[in-house]
Amino acid sequence: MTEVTDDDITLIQDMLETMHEACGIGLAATQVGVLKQLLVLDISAADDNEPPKPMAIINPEIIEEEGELEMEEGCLSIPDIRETVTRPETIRIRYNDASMRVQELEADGLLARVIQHEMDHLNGVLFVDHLSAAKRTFLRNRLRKITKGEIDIDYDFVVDKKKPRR
Ligand code: GNR
Ligand code: NI
Repeated sequence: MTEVTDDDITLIQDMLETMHEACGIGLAATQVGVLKQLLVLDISAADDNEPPKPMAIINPEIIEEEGELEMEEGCLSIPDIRETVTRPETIRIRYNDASMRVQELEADGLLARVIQHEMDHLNGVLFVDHLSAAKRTFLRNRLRKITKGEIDIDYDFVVDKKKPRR
């Protein structure tokens, strides 16, 4: 993205609302059918004692990574499946904020995890793509059901009501 339009601001707000509605802590534009290098996150949503801290991250790039950590992941696009994924523990990213200002952020723990998970989404990669072939074989039937729309979810997209749906 080279600029943030009023429509993009609305998209960011709708994505944050969709994410909160689904009790998620991150959401990538590709997950709502928008092919833009844009993601939103709010890891405070995972902690009742933390005030909300919504963020929009545009054009993210990982500029440093260190360590390795196993953590269980889930995904709003792959309901009811949780598996342990190994990823770098600490990352440093460069990105544009909603005003297109260049920012850098060092992240570890859950924040580093959700950023890497969302950046994967922007490249069409899902957390199950990081699993061993054996684990994927084990999940194959459930993944097929999700693909065919045979799994019900209890959350919905929040869409821009002013704009016709494409
Ligand atoms: O809500 C989410 N929780 C989560 C937990 C561990 C690792 C990654 C995530 S992201 C996920 C929301 C989601 O699917 N975003 O793409
Ligand atoms: Ni996801």
